[in-house]
Amino acid sequence: MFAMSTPFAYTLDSIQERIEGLTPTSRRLSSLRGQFLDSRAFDAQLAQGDPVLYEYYPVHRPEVAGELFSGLTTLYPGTVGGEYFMTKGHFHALLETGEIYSCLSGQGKLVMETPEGTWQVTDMSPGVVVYIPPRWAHRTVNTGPNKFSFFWVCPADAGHDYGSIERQGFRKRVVEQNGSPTLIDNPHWLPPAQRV
Ligand code: S6P
Ligand code: ZN
Repeated sequence: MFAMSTPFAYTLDSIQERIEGLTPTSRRLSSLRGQFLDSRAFDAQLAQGDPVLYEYYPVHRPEVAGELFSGLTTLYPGTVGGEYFMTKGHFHALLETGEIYSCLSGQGKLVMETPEGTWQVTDMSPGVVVYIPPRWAHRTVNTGPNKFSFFWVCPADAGHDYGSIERQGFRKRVVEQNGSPTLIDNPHWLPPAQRV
């Protein structure tokens, strides 16, 4: 589907939170091992089952300059040790490529940072569009009680670089404190010069 190189249309179903006609890719709790701060809570939760944390519907295009990669991602609500369900997060393999995120439903945050450690966290709710500049890693966090979904588009040759995020996470984490989403410092985060 969508393999043609003539203009084409697709339907974002914001009620069902899917792209009609596409099969989603799912990421389960087990695929985020080491990403949540509280590893004991992670293990305890995983012992109870391995739920889907998020699903995305990618509209694949040839990975060449000039093409655009787009799709829809839906994050389910929940926490692990008080830290909200989140995507793995990544830099683009082609670092100098940006991305657009547009919230369709739910409530969340977009956590971003540069390789040097400059960070920004932006609230997302339906209607909010965030421009992620080239060089900024990005992770979404569902801070609400319902599903959180967003549409995204980036250069098709951008690629994904999960490495440094998998090793130490983002500089800021989003946790529930007194019932509200709160930003805390990530104790595992080191500035680039101190990393081994
Ligand atoms: C791709 C874009 C999204 C994410 C998706 C899953 O550049 O940013 O499609 O891939 O939301 O996140 P992650 O961090 O697991 O790839
Ligand atoms: Zn991306």
